[in-house]
Amino acid sequence: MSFSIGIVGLPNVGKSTLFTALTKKQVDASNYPFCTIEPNVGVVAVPDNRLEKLTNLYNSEKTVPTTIEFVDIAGLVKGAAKGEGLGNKFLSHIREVDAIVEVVRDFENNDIVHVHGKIDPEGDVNTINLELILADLETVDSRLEALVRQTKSSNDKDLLKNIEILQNLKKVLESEEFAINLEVKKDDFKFIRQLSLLTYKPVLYVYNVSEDDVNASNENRKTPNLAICAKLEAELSTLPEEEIKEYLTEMKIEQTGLDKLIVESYKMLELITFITSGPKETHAWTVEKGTLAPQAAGKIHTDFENGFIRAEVIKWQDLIDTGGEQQAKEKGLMHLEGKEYEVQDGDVIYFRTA
Ligand SMILES: Nc1nc2c(ncn2[C@@H]2O[C@H](COP(=O)(O)OP(=O)(O)O)[C@@H](O)[C@H]2O)c(=O)[nH]1
Ligand SMILES: [Mg+2]
Repeated sequence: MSFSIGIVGLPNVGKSTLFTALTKKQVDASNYPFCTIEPNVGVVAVPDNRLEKLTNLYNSEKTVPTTIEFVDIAGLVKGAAKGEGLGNKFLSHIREVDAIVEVVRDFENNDIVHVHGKIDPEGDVNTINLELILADLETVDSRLEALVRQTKSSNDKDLLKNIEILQNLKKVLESEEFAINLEVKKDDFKFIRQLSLLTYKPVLYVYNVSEDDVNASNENRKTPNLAICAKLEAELSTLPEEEIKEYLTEMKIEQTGLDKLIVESYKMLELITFITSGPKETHAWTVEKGTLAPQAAGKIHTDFENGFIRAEVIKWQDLIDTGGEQQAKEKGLMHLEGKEYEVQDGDVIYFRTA
């Protein structure tokens, strides 16, 4: 199962254009047996130049990058929280994703109608965010009602604490702020997460600008943000790899906007990547921060988790700098780690298993 990003925004802002460009980067599904492919879901490879280097070092037959899913979520219009457009259906789709990419129109084109009649990026952001906030308010309200009802028959400490959290969430949302802005104790995360609030998810604002404005700075933009020209990215995505490289060299840039979007989206999820590398394949794996070695091994094969003996870990950079596993070992850069080891981003791991 990969982590998923929902693409949301008003109609006609370029969501599907961006999504279509992303689907040109769909991975070969046979390498990812757990992915479900649906028309509005694109599973894309996360660009990672460490993999290319390790593939060369190990002479790996194939390279398997880690992936994230993008979901093109249609139907956000003013009043969605009250059932306008696709209303509830739309909102339930956003509840399922791990993070949000909010596409905002910032390009002029008289042939393409803006739903509110004028180009107003910040106004659009406010419209969308308000819908998300209103939807969360309903969730919080109905939960609050249910819990208050329960107090008639119970005085449970947790119940009272959760009511207080809900009341605090309500205050934040009523002041038109995102739920994520509520300061809470670590212990309370679990309860809040269960609510699947839309405004508790990380958001990346993607400004769909004209080609000429991609590098122009704009202080008014919400952060974190990325300026991209969806139309240009859609065109680029149809070109062969060679021509894309030529384009990048010519423009003196390292990455296409689309690759930037994928990398930034992945970062937003605060996940880490560990790597297994050998002659057969160099393979990137995603785990949540704080994952211990046996569970990381379990990502590769469930048997590996139960049969975990130890992990042989070399930092990817050490491998590249020393020129290989043997050399890294000689320099004492291979670490033997046990069941309590927290996997780190960029670890190249060989799991010893029973
Ligand atoms: N000029 C220009 N047109 C764009 C851009 N992105 C999308 N469009 C056009 O805007 C229209 C709506 O785009 P679409 O991706 O379907 O929007 P959605 O409703 O948000 O999914 C289409 O005709 C696109 O070709 C862009 O960056 N520049
Ligand atoms: Mg669309």
